[in-house]
This record gives sequence, structure tokens and C-alpha cells, in this order.
Amino acid sequence: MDIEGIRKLNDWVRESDNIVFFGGAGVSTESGIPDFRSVDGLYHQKWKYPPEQILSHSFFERNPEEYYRFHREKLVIEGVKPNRAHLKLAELEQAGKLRAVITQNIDGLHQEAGSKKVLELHGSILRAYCSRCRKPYPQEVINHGEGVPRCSCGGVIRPDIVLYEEPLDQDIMEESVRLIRNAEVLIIGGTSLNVYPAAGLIRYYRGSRLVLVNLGETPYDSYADLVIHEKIGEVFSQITV
Ligand code: CNA
Repeated sequence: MDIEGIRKLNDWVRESDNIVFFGGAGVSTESGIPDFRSVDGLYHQKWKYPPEQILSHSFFERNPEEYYRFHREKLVIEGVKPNRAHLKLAELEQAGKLRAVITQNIDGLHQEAGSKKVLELHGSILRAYCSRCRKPYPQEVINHGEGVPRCSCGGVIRPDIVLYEEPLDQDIMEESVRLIRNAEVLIIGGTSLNVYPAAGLIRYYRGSRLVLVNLGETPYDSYADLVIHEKIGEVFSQITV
């Protein structure tokens, strides 16, 4: 355990009431949801097409049956619970220290842990809508059964997630930029910082307390003021609020 690093993180958390957290799939691996790029992540599992191809707009349009096979086998997550990282972030918000969680995750675990201000850059697997008339649907409509789910208007129902090749929601992006630009402490965790434009958000931070908590190295390690290469749940469980 990086005791010195955790002590510094604790000092910065104690001294600030303007912390922003920006995270990714690594925040949920300790809940049992695989990420994309770790050795046991989705990119290393055998599948007919690479995940980033299946999870792209053009693939969904051309081949919704195959998309839904993947979706139901790999993306539907049931029975998972928030872990110590999600719970600590909710606690920090409750204590008036954390302004927002900005996440690339689509699993809804931050909200389940009690976080109120959650900006979902890539949408949520818990919601669905008709790609033709935009009528909203609950996730159950797409999670189970066979084939391609259809709306009463005949359109294909899709999950409310941002597929590759699709733009991010402009309002969510702008609010994320504003929060990061004004943050005193920016904690980034559980993300390989490889997926753009989300990863580019880090460049808007102007402070001098940028913390990276990630198991693997990232392209931004040398950019951070504090880097902790440990499991985020273990690190966060040692933050005292
Ligand atoms: P990624 O590219 O898979 O990177 C994950 C990073 O987390 C890696 O660098 C790992 O080293 C690190 N990591 C894994 N476990 C831990 C841990 N316990 N503690 C600290 N670090 C850890 O994932 P990104 O989020 O960077 O990539 C963005 C994609 C992945 C987004 O579009 C997500 O929607 C997508 N995704 C989301 C989920 C989810 O919602 N839970 C799961 C899988 C993928």
C-alpha cells in the first residue's frame, strides 16, 4: 500500500470542499463488472468482433441482432452492488466536499451508492428508448428475450448509451468542463484515459492537486501531482471524511 500517497490524498481531501471525481470502468471492477482493457477485461475475451466494433453506431444500425446478443451476454449486469469507491464518493458529497462525479461508466452504481450529482458521459445501460420516435423504455424491454426489441411505432429500441462514432451530450460535456475547470482537487480513478473525447477533459483542470488512482499506468501519469497505482476501492476505504 502506498501509505505516503494515501496520506497526501487524505490531506488534500480534508483541506478542500471543491473536489471533483472523474472515473471509468476500473471504479466498478471491484463490484465484479469487467472493464475493457485489463487482462480479464472484455477486450481479452474471445468474441466474433472486437467490442469497440460491436459497440459502434454503424454496427448497431447494420447488425442489431448481433449487437443484442453481445449486449445481453456482456452488458446486462444483475445483482451487482456498489463497492467501497462508490460509497466513499457518495459520503464525500454528503459531507459537502465533493461537487460531482463525472463518469464514463454506464452501470448506474454511483447513483445506487447514493451520489446525487452524477454526470454520465456515456449514458446508462439502465435506460432505453426508441431510435425512431424516442419514446423511453425501461431496461427490462431490451435486457431479456431474443432478437431485436421494437417500439409500437416499429422503430428499433436501443439502450441509452453513447455508442462509438456517436457524439457525447453537449450539455453534459459543457457542465463537466465547467466543474473540472473550477475544481480545487481533481481525483481521476479507474480509467485508462484512452477513450476520447472523455479523456480530454483532464486538460481543463487548472489546479495543482490532480490525483490519479489507477491500477495500470495511464498516458497522463506524468501530468498528475499524485499517482497511486492501487485498487481504488482499497485506497478510497482509507479516506477519512
Ligand atoms: P478501460 O479502458 O477499461 O480502463 C480501465 C482502467 O481501470 C485500466 O487502466 C485499469 O488498470 C484500471 N482498473 C481496473 N480495475 C481497477 C481498480 N480496482 N482500481 C483502480 N484501477 C482499476 O475503461 P475506461 O473507463 O477508461 O474506458 C472507457 C470506456 C469503458 C467507457 O466508454 C465505458 O463506458 C466503458 N465501460 C464501462 C463499464 C461500466 O460501466 N462499469 C464497464 C466496461 C467498460
